[in-house]
Amino acid sequence: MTAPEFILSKDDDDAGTGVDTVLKTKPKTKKPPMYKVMLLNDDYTPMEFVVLVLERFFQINHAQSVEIMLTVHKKGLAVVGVFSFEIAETKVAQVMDFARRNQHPLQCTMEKE
Ligand code: TYC
Repeated sequence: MTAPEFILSKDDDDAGTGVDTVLKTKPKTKKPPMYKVMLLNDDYTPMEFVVLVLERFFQINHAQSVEIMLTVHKKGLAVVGVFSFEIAETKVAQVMDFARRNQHPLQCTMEKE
């Protein structure tokens, strides 16, 4: 969390005691939420297809793509990137469309961080 800002208020309500009030204020800006994009394991999608997806849609190099694919294969899922809502939504749609067009059951989902 962002450190709170403090305002030392030389207010008028100290009734002559000289005691000022420290007010906590909310930060004025919020960071936009980020979204994890995940690949899910299944029993049918070829390993090479998953590697291609990681290279093509996530710009991940071949060695790392193989590593991530194997993580999904062994653990059931893995986060493949963290993006703004719009970018995450586009990645999920691109992967799902590419899998469907190639008749693979590969699933790609997103989740708020
Ligand atoms: N489990 C698949 C196989 O054995 C490979 C695979 C890996 C599928 C990752 C999906 O997201 C996935 N062919």
